[in-house]
Amino acid sequence: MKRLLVLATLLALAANGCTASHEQPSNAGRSSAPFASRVLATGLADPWEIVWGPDGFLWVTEKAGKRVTRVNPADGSKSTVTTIADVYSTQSQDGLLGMAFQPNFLKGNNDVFIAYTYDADSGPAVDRRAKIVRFTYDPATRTLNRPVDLIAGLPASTDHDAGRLLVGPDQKLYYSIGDQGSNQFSRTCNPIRSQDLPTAQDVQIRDWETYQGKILRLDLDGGIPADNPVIKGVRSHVFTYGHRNPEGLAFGPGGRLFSTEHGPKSDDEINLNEPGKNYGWPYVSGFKDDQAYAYENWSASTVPCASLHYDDFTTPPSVPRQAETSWNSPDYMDPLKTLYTVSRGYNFQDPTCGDQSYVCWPSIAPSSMVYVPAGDGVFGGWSNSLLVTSLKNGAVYRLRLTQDGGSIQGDITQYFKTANRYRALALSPDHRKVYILTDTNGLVASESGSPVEQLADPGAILEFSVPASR
Ligand SMILES: [Ca+2]
Ligand SMILES: [Ca+2]
Ligand SMILES: [Ca+2]
Repeated sequence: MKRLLVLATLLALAANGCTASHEQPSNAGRSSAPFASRVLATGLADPWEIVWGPDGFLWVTEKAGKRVTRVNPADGSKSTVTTIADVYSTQSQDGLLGMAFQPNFLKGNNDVFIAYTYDADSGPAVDRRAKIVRFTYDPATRTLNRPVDLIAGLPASTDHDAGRLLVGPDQKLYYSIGDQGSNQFSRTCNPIRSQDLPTAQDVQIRDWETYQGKILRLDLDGGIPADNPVIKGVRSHVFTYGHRNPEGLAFGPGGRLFSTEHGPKSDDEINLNEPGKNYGWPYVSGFKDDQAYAYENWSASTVPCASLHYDDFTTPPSVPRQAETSWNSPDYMDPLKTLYTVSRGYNFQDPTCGDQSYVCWPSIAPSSMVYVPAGDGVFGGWSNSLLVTSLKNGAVYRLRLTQDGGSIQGDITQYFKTANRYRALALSPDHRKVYILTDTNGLVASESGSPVEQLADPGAILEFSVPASR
């Protein structure tokens, strides 16, 4: 295990005041605390989820590796608990995704819930779908066995799958699904369906196509909970809707469910998810403020969409454009926070980034989130906070909750800046060690903000330890 060359980067930068909801980018203060760090493990194939297991080991899903790997947090040694042969992965955003433990794991129940994409077509064609499967762990052989599908046929894509899976304090499964990357790139002409809701008939015939852009709430057997919200007259698995790509989910104080969501260029969101609420996508990005975003629906172009060429910066006049403030929904909820909102007319084509301008956009690409409670021994800087990993900036962002846990306050602080794409994180039970999963490839912003292709520690687990005196 090598030492990480990060201490030199943890120079103190003055933390700007950033209590307002609307902030300019790059104003998060950098922590100067001298964390010890090491590379705990390497050789992971697109690792996606990391959870501190009830057995005291780190459990990791490998999106392209199609494996669940159990890692000893003392020495980084790895063992494979299962390889899932029917995972379908093109090494983009599909593959083996979320994982969550049954609440009584190793205390009378050994179930683990795993979400992944698969090919539902038995012939040569590919019908990419997602499913949630329950496995049972055998502590004697340290393997996962006896898979049972809880729900299958969920929407899946190579883009914006989301895929985070949690068990809530209410003993329900929560699963996020993104908008499938519709209305951009190779799916420019696919309409975004985040506002579409299932009909009673869809539910009856188990057609889950409208679950794009939703956060689902399921019974632990995959059924629809009897107390799920009734939205537009129908009770389904849908808990909240109007999402873009909510990759981070975390439960906070009082059973509150927080989510992170990737914004289109600006306006990544931190949301507080309440049953039956509408988070606005694609009509609203960030706050409903008509700043630097309007919904341009390529699929509704008056010139056939298929004849158009998608471009991030120039939209043809045939594509209808709708201001955020011209849309309304009685269920609409603003985000708690955006990272970051910029003004109308902002130049998204920063010459520092050239063809890879998305690295310079005022978004951080939030990939996961954990909640750190207040309590004895908890590092003061993280007490009652949300920690969010950034893909683009190779850093963890700390957002402080208010004492009642219902909103975000104060300055944002960046921790652990390295030249890596941070995919997910887990904490040790004493909250004094942070384990960060890194992507195997992709672009990250350097210290100066320009794109870097050479990742420092691809496909790894990085460990950062809070100093004993803090
Ligand atoms: Ca097939
Ligand atoms: Ca929103
Ligand atoms: Ca906005």
